[in-house]
Amino acid sequence: SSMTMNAAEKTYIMIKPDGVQRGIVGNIISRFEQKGYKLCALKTKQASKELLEQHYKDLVEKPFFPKLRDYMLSGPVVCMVWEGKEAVATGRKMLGATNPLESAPGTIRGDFCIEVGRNICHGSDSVENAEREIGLWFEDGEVLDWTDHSFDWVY
Ligand code: RTP
Repeated sequence: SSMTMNAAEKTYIMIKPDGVQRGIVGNIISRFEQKGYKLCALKTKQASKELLEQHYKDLVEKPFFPKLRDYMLSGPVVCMVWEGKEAVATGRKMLGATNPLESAPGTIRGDFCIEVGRNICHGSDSVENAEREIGLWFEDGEVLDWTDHSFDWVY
């Protein structure tokens, strides 16, 4: 059905250590649930240097990378996979601009933070990167494909 087609795209959303410590996890999950996306995977994880170097492979040479790595190592993160129509692009819109001062009110960063180095959440920027990041942060069998019958009312 068209429902199955629309629902096929997955994105990797990660709540960074500041989001966990400030108690914003539930709010972020609620936003994705309320939008109509389907939760396919969820866990807490302590990142490692190696994992972060792979995740941020395009940023490892940047001057801010050591600061970013220490921030991401400073406590557990929450790793999630959300699925649904245009989940990657819409997930980025829901997060807001990278710099929270430029994030629109109503977005996660626009509502909850001020500093680019403490910007609460990560979202994949392309379908290709979503697949790569899901493979990095999750083991085989942790990401579930399941039929959510409430989708009949969303799509
Ligand atoms: P993310 O990967 O976290 O979703 O962020 P993004 O695509 O919006 O931004 P990107 O340019 O990929 O940067 C990744 C993360 O690095 C931190 N950052 N710090 N000048 C700085 O201090 C600086 N620039 C970027 C942010 O945490 C950003 O989300």
